[in-house]
Amino acid sequence: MNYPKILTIQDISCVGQCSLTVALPILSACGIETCILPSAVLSTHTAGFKGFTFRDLASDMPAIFSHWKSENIEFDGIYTGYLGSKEQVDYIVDFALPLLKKGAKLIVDPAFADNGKLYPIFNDEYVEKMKDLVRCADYLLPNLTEACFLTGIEYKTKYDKEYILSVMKALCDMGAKAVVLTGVSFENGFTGVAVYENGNYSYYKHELLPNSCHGTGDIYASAFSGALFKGYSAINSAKIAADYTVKCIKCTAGDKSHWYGAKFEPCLIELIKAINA
Ligand code: PXL
Repeated sequence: MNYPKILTIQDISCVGQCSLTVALPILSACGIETCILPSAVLSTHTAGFKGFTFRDLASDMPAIFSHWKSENIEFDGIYTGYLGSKEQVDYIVDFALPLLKKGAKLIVDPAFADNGKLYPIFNDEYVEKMKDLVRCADYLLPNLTEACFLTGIEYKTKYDKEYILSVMKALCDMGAKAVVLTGVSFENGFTGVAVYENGNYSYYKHELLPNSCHGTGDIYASAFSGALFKGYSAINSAKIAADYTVKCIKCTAGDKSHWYGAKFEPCLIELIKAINA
């Protein structure tokens, strides 16, 4: 039985359906033992709530990693998301990556920007530091905004396959072994995910829903990680994750009071079926 044990490092937004409150149930549903390292604790996520609290947990990290090392704790994979500060990148590279078993994979969701803009707590220095994690990533999962911040390529809302390929190749030149680029839309009414691995490009197109929800990047990255760690190829993991995310967005459509996140829970059963098909 393939029963991987992985570590995910991202924040706890107590309210708002993102990061660990999304990753943990999704990875569990995929059948993966999931250890967590909270990067920060926030009262809510930062996309739309005002006056949120924020506590960076970077200073706890060295002792946590050192304890795990002394207990010979190792992981079949690591998946990183929203981090609390640039110091955490060094801690992850220096202390978390050595805890990966031989051949285990690192999945990096840069999780610092969307729609052409950085999220509130981040700045250019953070983007610069994130490049150290990009260098180590087996699978890098940026959206187009993050990919452009990381590569310095101009962010566009209208583009062709050549532009997308140039962005993905630039990320591989920076050290990422494979890139899974989300929110790539070549035609009205559709969006999709582009995968670039071992010099091969593939694209999975799906419908673009009129309602967008916060946190769908985390739903996507968690489902992708779940599928990948269960042994699916990158493109098949990308498809499973995309289909699941679309279902979650559909399930949330029409509920204006639920603006802060996507209702991913009722659709978990569909993800479980897809993973076990
Ligand atoms: O979904 C990404 C994310 C994660 N964590 C926090 C956020 C966001 C997006 O805004 O604010 C705290």
